[in-house]
Amino acid sequence: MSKSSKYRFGTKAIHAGVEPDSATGAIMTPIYQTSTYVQSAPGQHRGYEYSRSQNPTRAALEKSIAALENAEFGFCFASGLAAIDAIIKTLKPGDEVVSTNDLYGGTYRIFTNIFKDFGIHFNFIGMQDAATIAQHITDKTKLIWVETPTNPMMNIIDIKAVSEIAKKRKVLLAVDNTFSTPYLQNPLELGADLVMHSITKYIGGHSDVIMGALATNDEQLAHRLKFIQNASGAVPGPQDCFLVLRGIKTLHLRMQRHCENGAAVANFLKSHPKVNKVFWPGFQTHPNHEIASGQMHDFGGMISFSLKENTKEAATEILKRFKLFTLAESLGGVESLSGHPATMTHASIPKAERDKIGLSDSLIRLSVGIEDIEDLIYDLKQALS
Ligand code: P1T
Repeated sequence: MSKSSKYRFGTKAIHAGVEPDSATGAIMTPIYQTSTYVQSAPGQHRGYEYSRSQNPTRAALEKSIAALENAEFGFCFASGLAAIDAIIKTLKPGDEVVSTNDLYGGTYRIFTNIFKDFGIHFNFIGMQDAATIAQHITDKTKLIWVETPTNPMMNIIDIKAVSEIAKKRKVLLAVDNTFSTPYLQNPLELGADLVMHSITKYIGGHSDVIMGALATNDEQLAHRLKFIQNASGAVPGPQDCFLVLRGIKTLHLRMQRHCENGAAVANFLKSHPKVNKVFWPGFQTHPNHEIASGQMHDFGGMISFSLKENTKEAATEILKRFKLFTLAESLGGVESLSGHPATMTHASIPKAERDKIGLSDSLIRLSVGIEDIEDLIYDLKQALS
C-alpha cells in the first residue's frame, strides 16, 4: 500500500506496510529478532545485511507510518528524541533554527543543552501569529521547528501559513505531530517538509514502548535521514516495532474515543469553580480555534488547566487525589494520565521561559484516555472537590 493508496485512514492503519510473511504466510509481520543475515557470498544477500541498517519488522512499521502520513519515506528511531536528534544532525555549525517557544521540555533541552554546543543557533519565538516568523528568518536559517498543538499549552500553529513562509525563504519546515497523530492532522499535506512523531504516545498507544518516527516526501532529505539513522544507530528493536504495528491497527478507533472523552472532560473543567482556565483547542474561545478546525479533523485528548489558587501545592493536592488520572510522565496511552509540567515534563525549561508562555505553577496536564467517560468525570469531581 503506497503513498498514492486511495484507501481511507482506518484501512491503511490495518493494512499499510504489512504483507503475509513470504516464508510462512503468517498474516502478522513476524518479530525478526536477529542482528544479522547470512550472505551466500561476500555482498550477496537478500536486501538485509545487519539489523541497524535494515530489519523486516522495522521496514513494515516504517511503511505503515509513511502511509499514515501520506509520505513516500518513513524512518523509525529508538525514541522521539532520537528522531529529533537525527533531524538536527542534518544541519551544520553556524546554521540557525527558528523554533516555537512552547514545546516539549526534552526538545528544548536537546536543542539548548546539546546542539547549541555544536554551533547551531536556536531562536525560540511565539508562533501563534505565523506572520511574525518571517522577521526571525535570516540567511543562516535552515529549519523551522513547529509543534502543534503545543505541549503543554495547547496552542495552535497554522502549518499552512508557516509552510508558505518557509517555502518563500527556502527553509525546511519540520512539524512535531505527536499530539495530533496522523489521524487528526497531516502536516505534509499542509506544506511541511518533514513530520516527526513520538511513537511512544498515541501511535504506540499502550504505554509499553519508547520510539520515534520521521516521514517525508523529500527524496534528498530522506536519503540523508536514512544515512543518519544507520550511521548514528538509534534504531528501535524488532519486538518494539511489532508492538507498534499492533497498536496502529486501532489508532483510528482509539483516537475517536480520545477526542470524545477529551471534549467531555474539557467542558466539565470549564465550568468548575476551582478551575481558572482550560487550554483545549476545541473551545470556540481558543485564540486559534478556527485554524485548529481547519487543519485538524478533531481536537484530541490532551487538555491542560490552571487553578484559581495558582500554586504548585494546590495542583499537587489534586494530583495526589486522582484515582484514574494516574500521575505519570507521558501521554497518549489508552489509560488516562495526569502531570505537573512545571516540575515534570517541562522542568528543563527555565522558569522565566515557562512564565513567558503562561506555563504556571498550578498548571495540570491531562492525557484523557479511552475509559468510560462517566468514571473519568467522577474521578475529576472527587479530586477537585
Ligand atoms: O519520549 P520520546 O519518545 O523521546 O519523545 C519526545 C517527545 C517529543 N515531542 C513531544 C511533543 C513529546 O511530547 C515528547 C515526549 N513527551 C513526554 C514524555 C511528555 O510527557 O510530554
